[in-house]
Amino acid sequence: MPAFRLAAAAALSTLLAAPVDAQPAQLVVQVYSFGFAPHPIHLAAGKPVTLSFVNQSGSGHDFSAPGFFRDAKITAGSAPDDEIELRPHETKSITLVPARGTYQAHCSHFLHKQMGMSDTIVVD
Ligand SMILES: [Cu+2]
Repeated sequence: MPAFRLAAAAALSTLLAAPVDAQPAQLVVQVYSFGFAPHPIHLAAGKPVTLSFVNQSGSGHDFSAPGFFRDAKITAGSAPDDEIELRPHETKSITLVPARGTYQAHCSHFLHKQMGMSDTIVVD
């Protein structure tokens, strides 16, 4: 039955093309006035991860991490100017494959970094 064999081959190739660890891990980053959690953020190098930035506050904030977003391979979402801009109570997600390294992150809004909105991303 050629049709059956074709279907079986297609099913097999789908399985082979989707290794188990292709499913991105999920990590929620809480954004509040004035800080981020977790602190530091720990990620596995070369493993896809979906980061969801949840702004819990009624103020606008951003998550600015220039080296981190520049070196990562972004597969869904975006980080224009290497930052995630969040309106009050907004949540944004980005899926990426992080590159090994230690990166500094902060909120670039006026004086927010000085008030505690800084973080470290450790990728190893
Ligand atoms: Cu802020």
